[in-house]
Amino acid sequence: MSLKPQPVSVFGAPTDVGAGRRGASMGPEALRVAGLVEALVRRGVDAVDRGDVAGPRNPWQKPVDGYRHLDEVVAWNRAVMALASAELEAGRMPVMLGGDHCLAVGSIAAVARHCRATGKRLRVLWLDAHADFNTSAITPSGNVHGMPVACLCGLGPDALVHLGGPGPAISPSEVRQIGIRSVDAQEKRLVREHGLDIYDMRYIDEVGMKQVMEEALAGLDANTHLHVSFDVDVLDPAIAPGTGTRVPGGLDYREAQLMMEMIADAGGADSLDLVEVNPALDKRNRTARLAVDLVESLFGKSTLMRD
Ligand SMILES: [Mn+2]
Repeated sequence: MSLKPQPVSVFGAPTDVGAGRRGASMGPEALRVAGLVEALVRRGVDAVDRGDVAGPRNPWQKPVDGYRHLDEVVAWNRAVMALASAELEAGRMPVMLGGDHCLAVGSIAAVARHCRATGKRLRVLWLDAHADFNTSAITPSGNVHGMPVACLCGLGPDALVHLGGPGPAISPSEVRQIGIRSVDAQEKRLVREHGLDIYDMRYIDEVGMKQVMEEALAGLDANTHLHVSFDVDVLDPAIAPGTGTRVPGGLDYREAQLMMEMIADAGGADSLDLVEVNPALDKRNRTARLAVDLVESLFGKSTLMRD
């Protein structure tokens, strides 16, 4: 399959209301400074920067009923969903720059609704160190960036579960999680109960990224919308220090490149989240620059001329 020649709309959601450390709110600017839009244009992509969506400031409060900043999280996700929906309806690929990972509720709710309206199948690749399948009852922190997959699958507060219309937005069978290596004890049980398809680091070690991606991409067809939710904490902290929830033992540079190249070989993504870049923890914007490098591969840049 060759890459879809679709136009791209990049937009930022500069907030860290769902995170446990401040700073992901600076992610969109860091990615712009690293040259994300210019890199896409250089690849011949019709890419435009729509600027940032707006939302409430981070009140930095303790959890209430198991959630931190739920009202603010909902407001930001509504804004993300509205802009992502408008871009999808206009036939453009939304690329959402976070911000923390709670924002994937809004972007994927928009994608799921679009798929229902257009009769498309949906596949979500969740690239992350964490399963992000916590709920208010089991969360150790109340940070909603640990809950978006659960919310999208129907486990969460009504305001998020039904964000894009009567929920749940997606089913666990539509999700493939890659790079997982930190799952809370009770979250593990929940993930098993709901049958999430997880390619954890041990599995990647054992069979290699090539086989992992062949399995995760199996069954895609021309009528499948592929959404990639890329949390930069999936990368090893040695190459991507600028993120709030670093976990040792992540993807190395070649594994990450191969993952992106194989997504491109399968036709590329139809929508993308690029989240959890935290410049306050980074070294000279290294993590944002690496993220841009990997996004270029996702859009078909490969090391060798192969065709
Ligand atoms: Mn995440």
